[in-house]
Formats: sequence, C-alpha cells, structure tokens
Amino acid sequence: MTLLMLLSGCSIEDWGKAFGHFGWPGRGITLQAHEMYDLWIASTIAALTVGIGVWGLIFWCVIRYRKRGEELPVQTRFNMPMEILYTVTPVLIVAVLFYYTAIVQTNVDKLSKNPDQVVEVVAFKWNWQFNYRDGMGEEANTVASTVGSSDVIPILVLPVGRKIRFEETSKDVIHSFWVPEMLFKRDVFPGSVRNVFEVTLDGEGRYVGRCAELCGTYHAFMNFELVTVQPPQFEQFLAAKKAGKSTQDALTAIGKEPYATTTTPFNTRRQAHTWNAPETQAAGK
Ligand SMILES: [Cu+2]
Repeated sequence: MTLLMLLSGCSIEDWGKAFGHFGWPGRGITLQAHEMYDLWIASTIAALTVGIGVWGLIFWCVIRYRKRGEELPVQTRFNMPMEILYTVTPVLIVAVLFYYTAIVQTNVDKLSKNPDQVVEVVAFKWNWQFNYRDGMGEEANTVASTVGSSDVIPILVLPVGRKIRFEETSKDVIHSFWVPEMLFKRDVFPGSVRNVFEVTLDGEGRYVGRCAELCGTYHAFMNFELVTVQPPQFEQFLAAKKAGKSTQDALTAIGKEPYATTTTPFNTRRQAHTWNAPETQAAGK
C-alpha cells in the first residue's frame, strides 16, 4: 500500500479527495482528526484492494471453469500451500489493521498533564453550556461561561494550536457532544461520570456542533457552533468574557460575527409544528 502510494506520488489525502473522502467530512480540524482520517482512508483503500482481488478471482473462476460438457472435471481438494495462504493472509491483514487502529485510538484518547485550556461542557434538555475553567476536574472554577437559549445558538470559542481538554457533564439525560469536523463525538453523562477528552485544533473557522444522542423531543434542536481563532484573539475574547461582556459582544470585540453562521435556532413553539390542521382544537380543550 505504502509502495503503491510512493510509486504514484500521491498522499492518502489525495486518494481520499479523489473518492469524496469515502463518506467522511474531509480531513477534519484537529490533529487527532487527521490521524483518524488517514486510518479511515487507508483502511478503505486496503478493503477495496482486497475486494477487487477477490471479485477478480471469482469472475476468473466463473469464466475459466464454467461447465463445458457432461464430463466430470478433475476433483481436487486440500491444496496445502493454498490453505495456508488464505489462513495467513487474512490474519496478517487483521493484525496490520489492528496495529494501526490501536495506535490511532491511543493517540485520540491521550490526555496531557497540562492542557492549555479546560472547557466544561454542560448538556441539558435541550441546549449547551460551555464553561471556561481555571483548572482540571470538578473542583476547578468557571471563569467565564456561555449558554444557549431557544433564540441564540451557543458559541464555543477556542484557540488553534493549543491543547484543549473537554470535561463533559449532563444535567438530565445522556447527550453526546459532536462536532462533525472533529470526526469525533463523545457521550455526555449525567451524574458522577465525567467524560474527558482532548484535542488540538488546527483549522480556523466556524463549525456546527450537534447533540448525537437521541435525548428527547427537541434533540434535533441541540446545535451549537465552534469558532476557532488564533491564540491572541482567544485571550482577548476570554478577557472580555471575564470582564462581564456577553459572548456576542466579546466576539464583536475580536472582529468576529457575533451570532452563529453555520446553524440557526429552530422554532420551539409547538404551534408552528402541530400535526393538527390550523384553527382546530385538540380534543378535550
Ligand atoms: Cu441532547
């Protein structure tokens, strides 16, 4: 596989791009995402390579050994070298896939001793609160906070090139924190389980985030926006937040669009979504 790519002078990303990323949203916006992306594309190419080989052999056999007359062909079985080959080859393939998967998974789950920024993600029915913390764990303090409402999409501003630690907790049921461009999601549990993960962002921009765990009636409305900025801008944003400014004002202060651009609040007024014909009254009213 590596040889094939060296010969053709293509990177894994070129291969991915040529095939629409095989269903993934591009290379992602974190260092961790890039690793997962490369593993995903390489695995898909490996699978297709094996697949083409197998399909080729099937069709070759079908055509080469098709029935030509009533005479019974030579009956062979237990070709030892063949038996060994098709036992050893799949085991090798699985071993290689396992090896790279274990490496990438370990890297994605890796936690550093000193993250640059800790964010507490608080999920609730049906919105998000993001708390900027002064340290790790439940005992740390929130120094600035952002919360979404039915009218305003919550915006999570974070710096690129820094180690960001997410600590998740839910106020009610299980939710799931998901930024598709991170190629990653993790469940947000209520109670004592505090899920933690870290990323280093490297894509600057605005990205939609969603709840990825069916959590109730307005689950689909649980959107947020991740805004990634340069570290000095982030410092400025956080300072403004600490000084008591709203998230919108703090965003304006660093020259960013104050409201979400990747998603909009949904209409939570049930009347607009009623299945009943307009001007009717529910039974019993
Ligand atoms: Cu949810």
